[in-house]
Amino acid sequence: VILSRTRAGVCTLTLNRPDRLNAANDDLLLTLTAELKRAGADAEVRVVVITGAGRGFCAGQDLGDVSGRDMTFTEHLNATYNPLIRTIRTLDKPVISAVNGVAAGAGASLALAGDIRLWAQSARLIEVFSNIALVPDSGSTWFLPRLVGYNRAFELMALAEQVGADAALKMGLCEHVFADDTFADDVQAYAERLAQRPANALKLTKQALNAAVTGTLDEALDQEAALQQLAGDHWEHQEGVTAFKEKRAPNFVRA
Ligand code: LHQ
Repeated sequence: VILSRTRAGVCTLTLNRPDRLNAANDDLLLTLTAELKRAGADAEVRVVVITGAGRGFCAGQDLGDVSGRDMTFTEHLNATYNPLIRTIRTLDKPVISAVNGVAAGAGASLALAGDIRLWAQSARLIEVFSNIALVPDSGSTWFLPRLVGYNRAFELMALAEQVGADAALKMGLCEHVFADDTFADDVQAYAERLAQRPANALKLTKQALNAAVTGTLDEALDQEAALQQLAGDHWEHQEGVTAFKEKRAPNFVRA
């Protein structure tokens, strides 16, 4: 259900149920979470990409799959979707959501959860939950209003309106849109660029930002002061300063 490949420090995890637009069953969710953790622990991996096989990114919960039905909705979310979203946001490495096609329901949440969101031109996002009279889950109620404000988020959720790539870029749902034909190569090139950046500093930056978006300015200032010590004591910082003084590009990837 998940294909994994690592090239040039970039681990690409591909949701692989293309005939169902990569709709999620428990196997897919648990395997994706396990693969993220494995990539997090793998010293060779510096950046993780999540993408989909075929024309979809992820159509959310597989509505034909009964595997979750012996659990309550709450139990199901706590056992599968929520650990996945938490793993993405707490992973020590940047995670890119590479949205190659439609992202619906919990798939939309997955598209929004990445640290960086790259979209193919034909990608689209639908907070589809209200079509089946459910509440947006897997982090959508947290991610979306922070990006588009409360009212636009409510409208997108209430009407299950589709957002295309150009609108998504304007609304801040993604950082870049690439042509469909070259999408996989463009994502890999972007990820390789990110993989050259100082890994320790990015890990600490992710930690600081995730704490800051939920906290007060006072808490953010304290957190920055603490994390800056960890960054400043790391060899990457020495390399950055030395490279600046020597007027050369820094090398943050040790052989
Ligand atoms: C699918 C699905 C799908 C199965 C397309 N399941 N087959 C959490 C915890 C607990 C419970 C419930 O939910 C959650 C969170 C959630 O994610 S709830 C939201 C669940 N997702 C949906 O309601 C989305 C349903 N799908 C759609 O609305 C459309 O398929 C979208 C808008 C995603 C794409 O539309 P199209 O591009 O027109 O494609 P299509 O509808 O023709 O789909 C292609 C095939 O994929 C088709 O199968 P078929 O055999 O006819 O070719 C669909 O049945 C299948 N598929 N989504 N979620």
